[in-house]
Amino acid sequence: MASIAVCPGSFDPITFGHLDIIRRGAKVFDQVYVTVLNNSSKTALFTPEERIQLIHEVTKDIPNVKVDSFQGLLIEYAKKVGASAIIRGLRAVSDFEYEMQITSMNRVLNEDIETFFIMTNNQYSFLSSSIVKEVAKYDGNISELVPKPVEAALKKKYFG
Ligand code: COD
Repeated sequence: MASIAVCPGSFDPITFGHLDIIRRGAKVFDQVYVTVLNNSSKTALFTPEERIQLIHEVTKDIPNVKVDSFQGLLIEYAKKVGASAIIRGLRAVSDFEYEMQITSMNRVLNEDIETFFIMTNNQYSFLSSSIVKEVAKYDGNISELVPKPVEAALKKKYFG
């Protein structure tokens, strides 16, 4: 039976840190759905369609990755696509409390779907979409933080 995992996130926008986790996950699972979901504690800069488009562009070389979006609970989405696993990235200890909370909640909602944590490459351990947006907004150099299409999309958002 094929192993299917969901790699969920806001991806607003996708960074090299996200890509690192997606690539590592795609080596372990037969099929990885990279899915844009709503995080109710965040206000997005990019629309879900824009985020999907960017994820598509930067993951097109990974054959077992599919890009999608969903309105609703992650667990419902995982069930819908037949996934038995959720992939999340861990950067530092500071991620742990939040991840433990949502993992425990998801387990209450469906105990058959396991969450797997992948530690990021050290070089991306400080990286987040928020920090990238902050630097991009003031026209700082983000070329080491995000793929080219994302850099261009951020420039367009902030400077037209
Ligand atoms: N290195 C490694 N991993 C990274 C990096 C990095 N530099 N940056 C981010 N990541 C990881 C994150 O740890 C996370 O695992 C993943 O990449 C996505 O990160 P974000 O920030 O884009 O996404 P989040 O954390 O905002 O996603 C939260 C969800 C949208 C998945 C969550 O809110 C959700 O599931 N929403 C749907 C409703 C629901 O089911 N809620 C849960 C029940 S309470």
